[in-house]
This record gives sequence, structure tokens and C-alpha cells, in this order.
Amino acid sequence: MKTSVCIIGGGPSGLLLSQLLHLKGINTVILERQSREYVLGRIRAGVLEHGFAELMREAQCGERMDREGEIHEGFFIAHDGTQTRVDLHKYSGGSSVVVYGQTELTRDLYEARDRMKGVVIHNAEDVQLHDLKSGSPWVTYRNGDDIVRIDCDFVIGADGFHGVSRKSIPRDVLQEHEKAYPFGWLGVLSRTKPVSPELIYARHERGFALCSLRSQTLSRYYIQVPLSDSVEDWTDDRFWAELKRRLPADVAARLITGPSIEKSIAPLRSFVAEPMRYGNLFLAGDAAHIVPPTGARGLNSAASDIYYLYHALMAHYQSGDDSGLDGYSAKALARVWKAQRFSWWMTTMLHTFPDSTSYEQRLQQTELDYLFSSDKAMGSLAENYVGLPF
Ligand code: RFL
Ligand code: PHB
Repeated sequence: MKTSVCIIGGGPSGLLLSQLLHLKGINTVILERQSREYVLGRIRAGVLEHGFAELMREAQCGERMDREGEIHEGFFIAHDGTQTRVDLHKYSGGSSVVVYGQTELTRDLYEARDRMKGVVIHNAEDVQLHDLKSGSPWVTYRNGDDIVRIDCDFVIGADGFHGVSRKSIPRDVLQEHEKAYPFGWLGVLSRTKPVSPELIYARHERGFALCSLRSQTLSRYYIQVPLSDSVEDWTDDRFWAELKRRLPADVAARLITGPSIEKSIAPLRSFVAEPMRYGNLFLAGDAAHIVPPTGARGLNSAASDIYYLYHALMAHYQSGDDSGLDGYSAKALARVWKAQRFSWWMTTMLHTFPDSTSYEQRLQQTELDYLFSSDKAMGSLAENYVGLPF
């Protein structure tokens, strides 16, 4: 098989790039390790920044997002038994975010790829990358007993944190920067009316909690849990009782509970691999960097990588201009590190750290006091949350 751009990974990053390139007449093949059902069964991000939404529209995949997604102009931070609103619209100079689930967005991208007869190969086992430093790299995967070879101009590693692409870069070339947090998030999806029309990020001595949503009939809640906990430790009743304890009394009193339809634990981690290019392999999204979900930056950071790669590949194929490809890693990383900083800051401000000293706890409290007393601090939070420019 031969294609121009071979994309490893059929998550949102890979699908979006494939769709954008297709619309410019550039051929791609996507290799995805899992079945489509499996990919669409994962419950992940819920908040999209304006730039991501624009990219979905450019990819001709924004119709359902614009119809069913909700525009949010603010969110709440609950603390000390009360809640304070962060007015994103006011403090970011008129911007907002879109609440639309990653699952739905991925479904829209798959449907668009099918409509345009894009090549997406599922259950591609044992993907391997070859001759990445040459002008004609190639990729192999196993289909039953057969090894299939794909020749291409470029390989895009959009295969998430556990993918094969980053691992194909020699150890002495790649630098990895990592911070693990001593807790995870237990997430529950339930077919209940959300407790609040806007998200609530709750700081509490028992641990962080988040009230989010997918629609006015589908709620998504998270609580901070120790890394040693497993999903089996948390019955629905125990989850709801703990969530209520961490919310202001009036919010807890309004909370409508119901059976969970999904429950999972995600460890919190910050990670960056650099450079994001090796020969003709380009890393994008979670394959190169991950953040704790507190600032809702993960998928949105993937979107800026895709934006830069899309424009760089377009310039290469349309006018032989390789400056975008040459500058990709540095440009992408500059924005990635800002998202890292913001996610680390939100996480540090809002979570309970098991071994923190009284000094650190007072600083954490002061961070919130300062935030709520300063328009400039609120402005900084808002401009990062709605997304820095691409
Ligand atoms: P993905 O989604 O992990 O997709 C990678 C795909 O590659 C496949 N793959 C392979 N394919 C072929 N060969 C191999 N060897 C392969 N290895 C892996 C995988 O099966 C998969 O289909 O990466 P991508 O596309 O870069 O997308 C990144 C986002 O998924 C991620 O950043 C976000 O979900 C993070 N995130 C959030 N981001 C936001 O911007 N806003 C949010 O509100 C938000 N909330 C969240 C989140 C992540 C969470 N979890 C579970 C980590 C909430 C949570 C709880
Ligand atoms: C979600 O709805 O899953 C969500 C929302 C905001 C975050 C993280 C996750 O910061």
C-alpha cells in the first residue's frame, strides 16, 4: 500500500488531521490498534476551547457540535462552603468554551471519514515504524498471519501515551519530562440532570471534586481518590455520598443521583517528550504530552499540534515549503509547555496533597484568595482556560 501521510492512532488527533488533509486532497491512511466500538466506548474530555471548535468546523465536522454542544461562558470554583464564579467571557475578552464530549466528537470524525471513503484500518496489530530518517519511511502492521507494508512520505504518531510511535525514537534523541501526582480521579457518568448549569471545580480538605456534564440529561462527576483505590472499592452509593461531602451544602442538597453508566479511575500525570519530530516522524497529542485533566487542556493541546501539522503539511504539498515542518517541534512545544504550566497550577491549587505541610496548605489557600481578589489573576486563569492562541 502507498499513501502520502500514514497516521498511527485513530483517536481525535489522528482522525482530525486525516479529515483536514483529505479536504486539501492529501491522502492518508489511519492505523488504529483497537476496534471502533472500543475507541467510542472511552469516556474522556468534555470541554473544548474555541480554537478546537473552529478546527472541527474547518474539517466539516462541526454541525452536530454546534447543534448539541453547549457554550459555557463561565464556571464555578467551590471552596470553604461557598462557590465563586469565574466569568470566562468577561475576563477573556469575550471568549467561551464548548461543552461537547470527546466520544461524540470522535463519532462525528469517524462518520466524516466514512462519508469521504477515508482509509481507517482497525485492529491493526503490532504496528512498527521503519526508516524514519529516510525520505521514504514505511510502516508495517499485522492482519492475522499477514504483515502489511505501507510506504509513505510522512508518519504521524497520534497513538496516545501508550502508543508505539514515541517509543520508536531512539533513547538518546528523546528527552522525557514527567511529574506524577499522588492521586487519581474516579469518574462517574450518570443519566441524571446536572447539579449545575456550569461546571463546578471544588476544593475540599477531603479531596478535589468536579461536577461536569455532557448534556442537560447526562452528568459527569469526578472525585480525587488515592492511587491505591480501584473501581471495585467504590459502589455508586459510596461515590455519591463522598461527592456530596465535598460540595457546598446547598449544591449537595440539589444533587440528583442515579445509577452510574460508566465508572473509571485515571491516574494524574504531567508528561512532555521533546523534540516532537524525528526524521519524518511527527508526534501529536497524547503521544507527545499529557496533562492532569484539571485545566481541561489535554485534547485542546492535541488540537494545536494538529493545527500546526495541518498547515505545515499543506505548505509542503502545495508549495514545497518545508519551513512549517522544520519549525513544528519548537512551535508546538512552546504552546504545550504553557498548557503544562496551567494544568499543573490548577491541579496544585485545587487538590489535597497527602504529605503537604501546613505552610504549603496556607500557600494553597492564599493562591485562591489572591485569584478571587485580582482581576489580573482572573484574567490569566480565563485566557488559559479558553485557550491561548494557536
Ligand atoms: P488518544 O485519544 O489516546 O488516541 C490514541 C489512539 O491511538 C491508538 N493506539 C494505537 N494505534 C495503533 N498502534 C498502536 N501501537 C497504538 N497505540 C495506541 C489508541 O487505541 C487510541 O485510539 O490520543 P489523542 O488522539 O492524542 O487524543 C488525546 C485526548 O484523548 C486526551 O488528551 C484527552 O482525553 C484528555 N482529557 C481532556 N482533555 C481536554 O482537552 N478537556 C477535557 O475536559 C479533558 N478531560 C481528559 C479528560 C482525559 C481523561 N482521562 C481518562 C485521561 C478527562 C479524563 C478523565
Ligand atoms: C469532563 O467533563 O470530563 C471534564 C471537564 C473539565 C475538566 C476535566 C474533565 O477539567
